[in-house]
Amino acid sequence: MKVEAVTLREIQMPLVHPFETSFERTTQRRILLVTVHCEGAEGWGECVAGEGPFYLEEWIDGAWSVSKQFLIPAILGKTLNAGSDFPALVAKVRGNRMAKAGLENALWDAEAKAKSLPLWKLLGGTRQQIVCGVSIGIQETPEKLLEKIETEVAAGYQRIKIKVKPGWDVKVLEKIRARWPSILLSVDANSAYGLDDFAHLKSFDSFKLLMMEQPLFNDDTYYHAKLQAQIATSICLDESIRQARDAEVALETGACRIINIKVGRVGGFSEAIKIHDVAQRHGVPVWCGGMLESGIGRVQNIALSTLANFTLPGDVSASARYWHEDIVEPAVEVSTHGRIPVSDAVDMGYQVKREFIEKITVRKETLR
Ligand code: OSB
Ligand code: MG
Repeated sequence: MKVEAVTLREIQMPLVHPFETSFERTTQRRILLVTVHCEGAEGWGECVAGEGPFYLEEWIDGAWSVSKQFLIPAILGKTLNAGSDFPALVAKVRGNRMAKAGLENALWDAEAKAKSLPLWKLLGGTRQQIVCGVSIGIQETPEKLLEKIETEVAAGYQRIKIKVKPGWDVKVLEKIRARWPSILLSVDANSAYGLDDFAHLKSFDSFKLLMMEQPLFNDDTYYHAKLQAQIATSICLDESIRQARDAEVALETGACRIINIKVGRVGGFSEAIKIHDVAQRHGVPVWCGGMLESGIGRVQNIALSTLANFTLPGDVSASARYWHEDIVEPAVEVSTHGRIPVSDAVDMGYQVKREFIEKITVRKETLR
């Protein structure tokens, strides 16, 4: 697989509904797509860096810049055997995992095409269908949130996750549990709480949550371990797990009992698979997180979710929850039982809509 050229492009897509977390409100996505051109095989990747450095340190313009100046020059003109050769070639560059993942995943996609294998089989997946949940942002009123949950439960989603922050948590959870005493329910704080909040977080135990995602600092496992020892609810780490070594530390020290794997956050498929394997060895379940991806990232999340230890419903949901029109065809759909079937076709049954992508491209640069 000789890397002849790499194209970076930014597309812009308005969300169907604004998405609000404890750290920002997103109405329009700016998405960096990567295309690798390898002797006839073309691979696509999506960089999940957001519009600003608020979830983690990376953001789209930084990812573009580090890709152009450091990551792409490390692979241009080189012959790779596999997408998994990529991490060693860019090991010199610290961090910048979202930028790395955009490129690495594009290389895996090219490799899958060159080998005429669906990506999920190349990754080592085994599931013929994946189970889906939804992540619901902070709303203007609790009533609006209940309406949203009603819609998603009726659509068949198998787990509801709500975003929480101080002032938007216990009161809202009381209302949800009064209406749905036993749905699988979890919360995600995106690091909105601190060391003075342990008693408050312990009070969440009464809601019988499936998990509490990333309550504390985005770079921490130490205090999460202290918190986990004091509460019954399982902690799930998202932001804190950036590499397999972080997963080892978190599980050895009891900082969490569940891990959210986002391929973008951890630097690409190679590291995502390693984290999956670490968790599996510890008997700890994982699920696939989402970053408001377009169809390219979404289909790759489906592929990752077919690995054996993805036993909990992921944040991989239907395209129509995000986009008026997605960049793959057909759009990703979820069955009334909250499942996405996984196809054996080489393209997994989804085609990239090149013309539409060109139409929504605001900048593009090809490096050779
Ligand atoms: O923490 O899981 C998160 C979106 C942007 C940044 C961080 C997160 C999220 C989500 C959305 O929860 C999941 C989705 O794509 O639906
Ligand atoms: Mg999260």
